[in-house]
Amino acid sequence: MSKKSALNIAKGVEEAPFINPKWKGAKRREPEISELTQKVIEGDMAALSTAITLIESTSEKDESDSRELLNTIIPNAKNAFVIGVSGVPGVGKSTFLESYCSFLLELDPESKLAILAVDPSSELSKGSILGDKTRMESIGKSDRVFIRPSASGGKLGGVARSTYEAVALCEAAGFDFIFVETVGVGQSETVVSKLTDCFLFLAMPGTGDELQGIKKGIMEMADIIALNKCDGPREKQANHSALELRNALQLVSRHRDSWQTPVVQISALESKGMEAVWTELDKYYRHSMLNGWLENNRQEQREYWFKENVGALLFTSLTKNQDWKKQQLDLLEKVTEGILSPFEASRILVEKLLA
Ligand SMILES: Nc1nc2c(ncn2[C@@H]2O[C@H](COP(=O)(O)OP(=O)(O)OP(=O)(O)O)[C@@H](O)[C@H]2O)c(=O)[nH]1
Ligand SMILES: [Mg+2]
Repeated sequence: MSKKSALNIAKGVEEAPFINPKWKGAKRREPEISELTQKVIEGDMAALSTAITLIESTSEKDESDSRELLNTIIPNAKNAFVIGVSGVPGVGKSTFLESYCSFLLELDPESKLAILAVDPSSELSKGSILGDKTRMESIGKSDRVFIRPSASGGKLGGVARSTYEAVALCEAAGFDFIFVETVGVGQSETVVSKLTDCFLFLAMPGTGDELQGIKKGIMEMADIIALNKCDGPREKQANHSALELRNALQLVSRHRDSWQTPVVQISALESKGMEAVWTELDKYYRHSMLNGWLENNRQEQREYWFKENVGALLFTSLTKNQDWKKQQLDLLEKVTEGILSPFEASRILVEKLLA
């Protein structure tokens, strides 16, 4: 007689639920990974939320469960259109998403939308993003909308990697549109390109100086620019700012030659211009499907994450080797003191390692 059935008989229970020893001691019975995976694929939002929490976890046990989950999920991922929404703090990204998603929900009664918010410049979750769930109240109630306020990035690869995996989970769960809201500071625009199919940049009408403040790099990367807050006192400035932006866009070299980045004028607060955004996103999607950009971009992303993770894993496992760690610290000291260049020091270290 197996231990399990003996236990059941002793307790007088004929059919006690099987408890996986892995979860022993847990306060509540956690779902099995295969069960969780299945539920995510069926589009169960609570399971999706649990799955995202799992992939963000830094505990060793969770990491192995998370690998099991992703290994099944990734080949199951369907085709969503993943849109990065970026712009300086306060430009109206969340308000825009609320407005645009309401528009989409009405336009297409079948579509399922996911919104993931991320702050790639921070390894910790930020309060401002956490407030968004309440701000997005009107769409948050819909059973076709999934909102995940913020990714935490404690594990190897940081916030960006967690978001990349969260996008894969949302794709597997059958979402048609996945929006990734990123705070537009520093490196976040580059990060967006590693996660999304299309980069929608939000700006505000302003003086020439303010518009020139939009970095050239952003102009090169943005697939669509939406001038938000074209209402109230800013409305007068809007046409002029849009023209200036269009002129500036003529001068930058685009990463995708045959696409001229459009500038649309919107007011997220008053839900104006949502149809214009939809038209441009739709055009962009079709254009990039026909050109093969969509697939190429995804292939490049997979390559990027593969190389990135090989590097990170090697570094972490080498740091566990005491001898190597000592050499690394010695060289690092010389680097920080400016005695040795970081490139020369890393070359010496790797050469020693491979000798
Ligand atoms: N007048 C006007 N105000 C707007 C518009 N869109 C957003 N706002 C206001 O701008 C402020 C910031 O909006 P959010 O949507 O939170 O901006 P955000 O870019 O998501 O901000 P962070 O997430 O903090 O980076 C809020 O007070 C909004 O009500 C708009 O189209 N017109
Ligand atoms: Mg926001």
